[in-house]
Amino acid sequence: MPDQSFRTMLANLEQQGELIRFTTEVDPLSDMAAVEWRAFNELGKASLFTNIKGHGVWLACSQIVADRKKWAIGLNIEEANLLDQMGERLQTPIAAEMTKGDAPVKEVKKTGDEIDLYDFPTLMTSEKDGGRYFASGIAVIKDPDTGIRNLSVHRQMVTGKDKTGFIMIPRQARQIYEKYCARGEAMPVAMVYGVHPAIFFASSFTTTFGNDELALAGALMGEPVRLVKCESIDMEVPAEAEIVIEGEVLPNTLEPEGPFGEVTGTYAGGAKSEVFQVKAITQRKDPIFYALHCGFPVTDAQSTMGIGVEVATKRHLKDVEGGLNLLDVRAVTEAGVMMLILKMRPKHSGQAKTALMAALSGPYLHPKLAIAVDEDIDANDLRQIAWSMTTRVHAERDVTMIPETRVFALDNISPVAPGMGNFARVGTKWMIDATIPAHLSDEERTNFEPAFPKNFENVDLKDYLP
Ligand SMILES: Cc1cc2nc3c(=O)[nH]c(=O)nc-3n(C[C@H](O)[C@H](O)[C@H](O)COP(=O)(O)O)c2cc1C
Ligand SMILES: [Mn+2]
Repeated sequence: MPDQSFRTMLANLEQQGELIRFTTEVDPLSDMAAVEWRAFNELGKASLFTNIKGHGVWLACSQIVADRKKWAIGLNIEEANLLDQMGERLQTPIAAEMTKGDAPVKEVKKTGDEIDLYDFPTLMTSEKDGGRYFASGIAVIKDPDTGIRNLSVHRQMVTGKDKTGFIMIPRQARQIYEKYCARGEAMPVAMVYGVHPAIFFASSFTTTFGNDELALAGALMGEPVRLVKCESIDMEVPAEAEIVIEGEVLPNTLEPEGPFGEVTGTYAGGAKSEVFQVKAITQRKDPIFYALHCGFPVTDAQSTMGIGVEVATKRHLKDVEGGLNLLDVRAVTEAGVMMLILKMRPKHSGQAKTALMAALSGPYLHPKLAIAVDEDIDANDLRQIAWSMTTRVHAERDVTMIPETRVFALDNISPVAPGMGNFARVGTKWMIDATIPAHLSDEERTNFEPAFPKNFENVDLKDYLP
C-alpha cells in the first residue's frame, strides 16, 4: 500500500540528490526562507531542516515540487511524459474512502488551551510580509446544499494563538463560503498540511464546480485517498497527513491581513480578509512541517499552479482544430505563471494564433501573455524564447492585444474591475506568434534557423578540456 503522506517523496528526493538536509540551526523568523529559496535558486535543490530555532521536535521542508523533475518524482511518472500521464490519469477519478488502517495524523490531539499556532515553524517568508504564514494548507470544506467536498489551498497569516487570516479569491471555495454566509453560519474547514503531492496538486487544480478534488488525487495515485473523521467538525481528511487544523471561517467577518509575497512575485493584500478560527489540532508525534515558500519565483507556489495550468491548457487545446500540432505547453514559472509558451509545429498560416487565443481563454485566468514557438526551440530555455521573439517576429503582424479581458486576481498592474470585489481584475491579454511563417518554403525557412556552432550536438567538451 503506497504511502499517502509526503514522506516517501522526501526520501526519494533525498536519495536522488534533489534535496539538501540542513542540520545547522536556522531561524524560521529570519533566515530559513532565504536558505531554502537560494538552495533551489542556485542549486536546484529542495530543503529539509532538522534543527529549527525554537521548534525542537520539528522538521520542516520547502521547495519540494519547485520544478517538473520533482513533480515527476512525487507522482512517480517519467518526466518526459509528465503532462500527458497526468492528463490521462485525471480522466478516471477514484473516490476517496474512509481508512481501514491507521490514521497517523491522530497521534497527537490538542484542544482548548493546548492550541497555539506559534508552536508551528511558520516562516517569515518575503521581506515585507505582514506576518508569519502557513502557505501550504489545504482547505477541506463541504457545499452546504449538496454535502460535496471541495479542496483548495489558502494562505493563512497567523493573527493569534488560535486564528489566522483566510484569503479566498473568487473561485469555488468562496462560492461555497457565500452559501454559509447567506445562512448566517460559519463555514467548517479542516486545514491539512503535508500530504502526498497528488493530493496537493489536486487541491490547487481548477476543475468544474461540484467535483471533489480528492477523487482527482485518487486518480493521480491510482487508489482512493484514505480518510479519517475530524474531531470537532463534520469533515473527513487524509489520514496520513502530517497536521490537520480544524476550525471554521467566520461569516461576514473581516480583519487586517497581509501583505504577502504572492505567486506573481509581487506583494498582494495588506488589506482585510476573512478569519479562520481554530477548534482543534491533530498531528503526528514527529511532524514534518511543509514550510511552503510563496514569493518571488521560482517557488513551489508557481510550480504547483504552473503544472495545473499546463495540464489544463494541454487538455483544453486538444479540442481546438484537431489538436493544432501542439508539442508542449509551458507555464513560465519564472513569470509568475502569467506567461505561457506553446511549442508547436504549425502546418498552415493562422494556426499558431488560433492556438494562442485558446490558450489565453482556458480554465485558468493566470496566463495573460502567450507565445508560440517552433519545434526547434527548447521551451524551457528563456534565451531561445527571447531569440525567437526577435528573429521570428514581425510585431505588426505577429503581436496581438486583446484589451478588457478578465485577468488573474493578483495581477497588480491590471485595474480592479469596476463594481467588483478586490480580486476581480480586467486587463489586456496579448499573444506573440514567434513561429516561422508557415507558408514559407524550406529554402526560405533557412533564414530563420539558429546559427548554432558546426557539429554542436556531437562535440563533447570533455574531450577538449585542459
Ligand atoms: C501555494 C498556494 C497558495 C494558494 N493560496 C491561495 C489563497 O490564499 N487564496 C485563494 O483563493 N487561492 C489560493 N491558491 C489557489 C487555489 O488553491 C486554487 O486556485 C484552487 O484550485 C482553488 O480551488 P477551488 O476552485 O475549488 O476554490 C493557492 C495555491 C497554491 C498552490
Ligand atoms: Mn473545487
